[in-house]
Amino acid sequence: MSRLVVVSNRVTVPKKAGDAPAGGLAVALQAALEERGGIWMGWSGNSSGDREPEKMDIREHGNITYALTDLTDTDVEEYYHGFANRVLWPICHYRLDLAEYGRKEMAGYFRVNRFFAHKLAPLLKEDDIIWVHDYHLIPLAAELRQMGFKNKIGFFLHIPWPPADVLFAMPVHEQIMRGLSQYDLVGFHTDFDLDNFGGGLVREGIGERLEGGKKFSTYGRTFKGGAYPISIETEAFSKYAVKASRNVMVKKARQSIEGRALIIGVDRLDYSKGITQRIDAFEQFIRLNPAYQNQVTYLQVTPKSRSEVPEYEQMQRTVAEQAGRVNGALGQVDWTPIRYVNRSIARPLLAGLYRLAKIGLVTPLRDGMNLVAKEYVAAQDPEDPGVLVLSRFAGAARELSGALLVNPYDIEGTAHAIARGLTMSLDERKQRWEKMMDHLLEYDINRWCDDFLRDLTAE
Ligand code: ADQ
Repeated sequence: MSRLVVVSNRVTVPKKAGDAPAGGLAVALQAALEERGGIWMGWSGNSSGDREPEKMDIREHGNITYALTDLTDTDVEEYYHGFANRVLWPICHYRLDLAEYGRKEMAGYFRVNRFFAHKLAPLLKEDDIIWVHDYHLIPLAAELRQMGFKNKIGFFLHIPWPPADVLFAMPVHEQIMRGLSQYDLVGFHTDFDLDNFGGGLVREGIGERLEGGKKFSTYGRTFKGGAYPISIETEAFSKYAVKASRNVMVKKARQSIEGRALIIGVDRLDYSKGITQRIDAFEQFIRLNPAYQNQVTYLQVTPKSRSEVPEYEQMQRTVAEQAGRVNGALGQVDWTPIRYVNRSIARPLLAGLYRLAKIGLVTPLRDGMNLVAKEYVAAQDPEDPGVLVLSRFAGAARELSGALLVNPYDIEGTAHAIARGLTMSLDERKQRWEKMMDHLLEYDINRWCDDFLRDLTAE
């Protein structure tokens, strides 16, 4: 079996061999790396100031070598905050209005990808299978090919892929499409993203879709494409949630809501997650259903993210003000309708809170997959499951057919779905939940990883 080389912007290094990493993605990748032996390479998250980064930080853990590099301040600014997070992220989330295109940032993005390729090259063997992750590193294969590498290289995009009208408004769309054409397999979360990709190629007359849509031909190369819905460690997370309900913090949370129904939202603070629309929908729900005053608590857990990007800094203020305004308008001396927690919380607490919540509110305006939706389902008590209210614009909506699907822009529609979820019969809740849980048990994170690697390595 060939060695596996994973490249991603950030790397999860376990503290010591055998330590369980935090997220499901890291668990799955580490399992695949452990099985085949391999390397996980990426940015250390640290800056080397204005000096070229020195040697890579190489750490061996069992069968896996972690190779981390620092980046200069300018690299971080241009490649990461600049092009990746201020052009590709908004464009891929259909937000043309927020994309800030700058030549310096674009150049920085391609320069850092070349730098990654040069750092990776000396570590590579001829038959290594290379798996590149996410929008930060689209041009990496092109750089490696230019250096003469003929290895199998796969790419997985963790965020949505937009339709042609949005993508082609981005000035450097051609380099990006050319970059993708250098892979042997390009994976998306859903068929919808895959169709956007193929449809764009065909519509702009730059390529073809072959073999029933599973292959593409463009810029002189033919390569595979596919939909690989990412998932979670369903069984492990479910067991974890049972254990977590005995967690002391979860017990305290349960006491503090005093028998009220808990509604939970958990997201990074990001404009794609639809947090402001969700708070509006909650307010609307209370106004339309005054009997629920003092009967529900909406907990929104939202760690800060990307505060260096102005839109995110602004959003932090907007959400805090909005939660404060709704609490001021609707709250009573003995009832705070919204609890807003602006930080990350430990996974046992998170799992326990999911299980405690009668409603999981997952209403992004656009999301590649959304793992919170899947975690919420996996954490439920089979005898008394809660209801998932899910945006139809999350990749997860294509799989989780037992959820109440909403259009997050339709504030009243979401408010009605909250009310419907709270009054749903136990039979219906169980039926909906079982359908979703059965699906998640079959399509878990290991299945995602195996399916992608099988297709990448197949002839
Ligand atoms: P994200 O945009 O980060 O991921 P998501 O898929 O929901 O979104 O994953 C977030 C993860 O962070 C979840 O595992 C969640 O439990 C955790 N998390 C969120 N808030 C937290 C908090 N306050 N405390 C602790 N943990 C918290 C991107 C794409 C998604 C895609 C994933 C994986 O945007 O669409 O599903 O990658 O491909």
